[in-house]
Amino acid sequence: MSTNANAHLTTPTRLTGSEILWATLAGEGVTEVFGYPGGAILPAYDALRKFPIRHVLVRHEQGAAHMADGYARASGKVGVAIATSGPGATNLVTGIATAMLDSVSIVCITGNVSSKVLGTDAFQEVDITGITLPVTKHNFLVNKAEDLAPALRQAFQIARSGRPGPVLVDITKDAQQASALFDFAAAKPAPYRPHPMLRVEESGLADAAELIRNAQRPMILAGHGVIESGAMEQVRALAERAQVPVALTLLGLGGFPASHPLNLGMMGMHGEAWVNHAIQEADLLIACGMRFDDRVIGTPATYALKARKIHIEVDPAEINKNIKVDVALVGDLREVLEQLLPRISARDGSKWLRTVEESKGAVAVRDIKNLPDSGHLYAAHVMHDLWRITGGNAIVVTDVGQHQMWEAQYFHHEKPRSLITSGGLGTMGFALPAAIGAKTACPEKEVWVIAGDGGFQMTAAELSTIVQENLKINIAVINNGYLGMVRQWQEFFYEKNYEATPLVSPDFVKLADAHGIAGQAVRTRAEVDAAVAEARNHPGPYLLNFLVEKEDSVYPMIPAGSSLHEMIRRPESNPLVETAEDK
Ligand SMILES: Cc1cc2nc3c(=O)[nH]c(=O)nc-3n(C[C@H](O)[C@H](O)[C@H](O)COP(=O)(O)OP(=O)(O)OC[C@H]3O[C@@H](n4cnc5c(N)ncnc54)[C@H](O)[C@@H]3O)c2cc1C
Ligand SMILES: Cc1ncc(C[n+]2csc(CCOP(=O)(O)OP(=O)(O)O)c2C)c(N)n1
Ligand SMILES: [Mg+2]
Repeated sequence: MSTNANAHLTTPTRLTGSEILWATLAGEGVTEVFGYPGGAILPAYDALRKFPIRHVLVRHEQGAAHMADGYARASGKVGVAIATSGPGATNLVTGIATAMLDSVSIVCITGNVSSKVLGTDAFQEVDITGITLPVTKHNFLVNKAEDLAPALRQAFQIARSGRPGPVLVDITKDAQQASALFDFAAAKPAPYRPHPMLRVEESGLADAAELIRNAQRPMILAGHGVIESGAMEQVRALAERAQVPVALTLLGLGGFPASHPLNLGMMGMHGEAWVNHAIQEADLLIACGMRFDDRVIGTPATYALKARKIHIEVDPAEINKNIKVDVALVGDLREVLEQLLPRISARDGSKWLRTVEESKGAVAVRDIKNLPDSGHLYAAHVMHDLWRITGGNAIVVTDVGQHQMWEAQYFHHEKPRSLITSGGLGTMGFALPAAIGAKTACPEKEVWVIAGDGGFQMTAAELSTIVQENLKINIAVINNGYLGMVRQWQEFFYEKNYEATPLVSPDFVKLADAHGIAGQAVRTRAEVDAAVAEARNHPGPYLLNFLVEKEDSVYPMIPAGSSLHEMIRRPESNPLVETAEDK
């Protein structure tokens, strides 16, 4: 690393394109990147040693994109992934789409063949800007060294401004090798300004305030935008002042403290029954940084028909997309709420709050705490115990499937950025690499991976990355011997035709051992406490293979496309784990 690497940032200097790449990244505050080398990006790798940037070598480029994503979700900074051309670039695509669907700010850098042979089907050439056009917020093809700094600086601005999202910068090999004058300050893009049409009007604020004042049964629907905008305090102020209960989307969990008396829990397909009932009964929904995903609304035809709707959202494309609203306030959630709050006065919400509270009672009697230990190990118990033992202070990174839903129900998140999960794309294989990104961003935090036996195998190669980077990450594999969430759909909707869902897996403890990672299997609930303590106390990474009940299902469940109140409930004959109400 050169001692004067950052001098380039203040004094215009002639550098190669490769040097400009790293110097610009350093100037944008990047200290870690996740990547995998190859011919078309080799000039860039050759220059890396001169710059104060740590490179984490991944085992598959999909992992690099998920690591950048986990890094961004854990820290609020932009995550960076690097890959070579052709297969390196295409391997990034699932990770880019994952970040796109969940509005996460990452910048992906790919090398490409020299500009002279672009378009000739040259060795390892793909049109990655074409391929990623629909799954990036924006992308660039840079074929001149002098264009690099402005393109990269713009890429960072686009990734982090307004609605966050992934940006890809594809750099031809000759642009990396050529040289140009690097002037960091001059490459600064014009300041980000939302479209002037998108200003929040006084009349909109007044209408929203009036709807809130007059509502008898209001609810706040808090989503990922609460966390992305850093509007936790403002949402809390609104809820407390107007005495409005708060329901959260999967990606909103942690945006409002789980222990807060006004927190109702998660809404949607696997949300709490009382939350979905309350939404159907509400006379006002105040949607804050959430996009009325189909997993949240069931069918729009019957969604919250009694409610007027206020939508506070930074992206105008989301307004009236899935659900028609009465008042739209387009802008950054925190800024909009700061303008709205002075117009909100204290309300008495006790009658509605009592009604919602009473509807919890019916399910609370079947609380997991009160059920006998049948000798089996249930995934829900594991989540609950992990929450209890860690004091809820860990960053939990989940994969996709039943375990993801049980985590959302039974691990109670108090703080933003404490749950990292793929919601929109639902990408199996996300958890392990995203956790590597999260731990890299927040080395002082306790990080847990919670993955299914299926998804874990999709990116298990990244165990080597954990070892090479010496990261203390704890891994809980929720091993039910099935692609459990698909098996559940087969049980409910395909007459138990378990086609292609029973899953043979390696011995995960031995797999960990082969990587030099300690671990143990857990078969009964009685063993959970000691095993989790062992994992936490172990100085290095640790894997727990939880051999859980094979054919348990996640309840409640709203079948896809059904109405919110048409829930499948746990059968009376098997009342186990009905509710997350276990505080
Ligand atoms: C197996 C499975 C089951 C699922 N079941 C459920 C379920 O039961 N319940 C559930 O809720 N989800 C569920 N999901 C997740 C679901 O698919 C969606 O990903 C999720 O509901 C989206 O939440 P969101 O709208 O809060 O976040 P996002 O999709 O990230 O949307 C955030 C919104 O906030 C806006 N925004 C961003 N920044 C700002 C800002 N600064 N100011 C204002 N607005 C901003 C964005 O423009 C965007 O519209 C499930 C996923 C899987 C894989
Ligand atoms: C890459 C990818 N392929 C397929 C799916 C469809 N899918 C959703 S959940 C699931 C099963 C997950 O099984 P497992 O990882 O064992 O978790 P479990 O549901 O058993 O907890 C599948 C196949 C997906 N979400 N992602
Ligand atoms: Mg499974």
